[in-house]
Amino acid sequence: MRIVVLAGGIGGARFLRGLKQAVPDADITVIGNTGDDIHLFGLKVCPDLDTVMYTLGGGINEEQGWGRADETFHLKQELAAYGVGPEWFGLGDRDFATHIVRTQMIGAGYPLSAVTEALCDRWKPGVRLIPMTDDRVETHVAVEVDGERRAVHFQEYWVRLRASVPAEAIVPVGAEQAKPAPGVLEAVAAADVVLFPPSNPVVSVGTILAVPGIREAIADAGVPVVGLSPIVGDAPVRGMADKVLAAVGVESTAAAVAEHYGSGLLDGWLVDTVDEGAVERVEAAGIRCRAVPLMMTDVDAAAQMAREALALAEEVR
Ligand code: GDP
Ligand code: FO1
Ligand code: CA
Repeated sequence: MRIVVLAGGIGGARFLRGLKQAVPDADITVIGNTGDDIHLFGLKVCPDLDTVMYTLGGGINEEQGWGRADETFHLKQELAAYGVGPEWFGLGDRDFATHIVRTQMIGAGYPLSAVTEALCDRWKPGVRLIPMTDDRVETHVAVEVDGERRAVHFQEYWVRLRASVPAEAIVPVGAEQAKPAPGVLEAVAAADVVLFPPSNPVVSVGTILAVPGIREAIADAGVPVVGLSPIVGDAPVRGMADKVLAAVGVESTAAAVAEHYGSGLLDGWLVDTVDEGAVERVEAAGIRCRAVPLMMTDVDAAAQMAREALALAEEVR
């Protein structure tokens, strides 16, 4: 079975680990969000691609959900001693190597998709990981600080400001001009099923869908498209999805997120059992809906979620 998954960072990665366990012989292509990417110290950092690669490749810091296990921060401390920041972004020594290799290859002329493939030669994530685009896209967040409206990079909004200021707009800068990376549209066209893991619907899946051609290819593929809610009990399981959903005028409920994607895109939607009451509203919107446990407490739980998503896909096929 050929499965295409549109993934952000932690929510996407943990779901993928379950999917791999549930269907070990599946051919899985992951289209990764690159809107979170940031250039720091002259290096290109791709947090969501790395989170998927490290999680599936066994290098992730499990508790944190991002960055490397057994990490140290000597390089960051040395840079700080020179007064070179930003200090608010925690790049570890082991992680730095990934960004150095990536930046070196990009400097030599390789597109990000080829670089990601090369990095995956080491990590062997067991899926084909393709960035949504080889072009530069950066998610910016319009915020109001001290009565003044300004745009900050998504990482500054999330990591430095801890999403403590209201987000007024989310702009995937460069997305409109971006082209899907080689292999993206081909994978969607050849898919038997497309899955939206419980990733952030605005700054992860939403950003991928903002690359012209990807949303259309999914709608045109004529295969089941099934998503899993990242909102459980009217709040994100972790992170700032509620803040960025508010910025796009969507309430933080499992039903509202399904309606936001819409029946033009989604055929099926899984909500957590605590949100059983949302099923009727989602089905009224023309999307088949089931309530099942959606907490990825361990890999087995994530695998069961993947089985439920594939079962729903068969129901709507
Ligand atoms: P990020 O890029 O690291 O923010 O990760 P994603 O965009 O892939 O996923 C973020 C979303 O994952 C958040 O909105 C969380 O609510 C959701 N999430 C994290 N863990 C779980 C879980 O165990 N169950 C569900 N349903 N959602 C989760
Ligand atoms: N998240 C933080 O909250 N603080 C950090 O210092 C931080 C550093 C960092 C470095 C590399 C990387 O791949 C991810 C990192 N993250 C950090 C996570 C990242 O900001 C976000 O979780 C995702 O981009 C959200 O989608
Ligand atoms: Ca992300």
